[in-house]
Amino acid sequence: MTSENDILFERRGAAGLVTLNRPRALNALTHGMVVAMKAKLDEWAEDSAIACVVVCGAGERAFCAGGDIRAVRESGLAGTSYALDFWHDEYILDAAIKHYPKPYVALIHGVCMGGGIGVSAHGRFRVADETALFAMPETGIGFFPDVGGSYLLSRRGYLGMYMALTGARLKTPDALFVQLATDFVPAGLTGAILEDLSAGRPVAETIASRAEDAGAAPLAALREDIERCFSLECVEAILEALDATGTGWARETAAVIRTKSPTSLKLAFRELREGKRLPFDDCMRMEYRMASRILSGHDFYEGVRAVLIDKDNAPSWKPYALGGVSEEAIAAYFAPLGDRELRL
Ligand code: QUE
Repeated sequence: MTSENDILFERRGAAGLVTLNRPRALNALTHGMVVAMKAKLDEWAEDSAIACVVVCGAGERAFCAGGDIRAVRESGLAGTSYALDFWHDEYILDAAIKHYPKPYVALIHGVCMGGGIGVSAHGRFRVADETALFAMPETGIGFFPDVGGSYLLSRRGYLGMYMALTGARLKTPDALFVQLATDFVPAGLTGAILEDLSAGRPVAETIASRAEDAGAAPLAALREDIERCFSLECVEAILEALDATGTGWARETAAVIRTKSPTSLKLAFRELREGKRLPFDDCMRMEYRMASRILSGHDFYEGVRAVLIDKDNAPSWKPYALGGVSEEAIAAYFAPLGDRELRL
């Protein structure tokens, strides 16, 4: 259950400050948090004293690790409405951030995964410090890259497909390279940004004046291999191409992909292919259809069990191999929901 302190809202002069405040759970989002945040963003959009919105995470370890997927799993198993209500209102929040009429600034430190990407990457400014670590790890829990992943990751060349299938963790130089982050600002200087924004200083200049060179992006050196392998026409072909590449990176990458849910891999592949030609709101509607169908499947419950509950990191996926996942089974996740569609 959401306690009132799970998310904090403060006016700091001209800035509206949102603090995700569940540090012991790496600030993972609950339904109460996403509903409260959407309501506050709407209020601040209309408030002429608020010039910009800033979002940050409490504690040392994380901006936001994602959604409170333990609660979502419990709800799915028990058949209560929490899981679908959570995704519905989380996606509505993500869309509100995408369309926000004022500058929106995420100050990102530590872990920023899944739902954390959803409340940062759709905003105009994503300021990352040297501790930030970005990932879309959902194929490892039997889910798929949601929170607008079909939009974001399909517009980053094939780097997005690489992130979606592998769940790779990107440090700040790589996050800048794939545009999940817009600026690198050392941790010691983010407080000064907040002070300047409170004083009503222009957002772009305030951030640019503290931004530094983050250094070379390791992914840049791998770009050719990534484009060549991850642009192929199905997950099986991507794995074959990695196997044929013969470098240590290709071997490790193929091995990582083979640990993920076969269903999730095929969902993510199709989702990004579809998302590439869809406008943002249609991407969110597609993802909500997919999330709804996840609840009647197997791998999400098993994946969250293995990664977050028992922590044995030994999920037994069903089907256990890509060959067992039919095109018809995948297509069913994308079918319209009739009167239960996401309404944006
Ligand atoms: C994939 C995910 C999540 C994840 C791990 C994955 C996710 C999420 C968390 C998480 C981690 C630590 C916590 C917590 C949640 O882990 O969405 O409450 O303390 O929230 O592989 O999508």
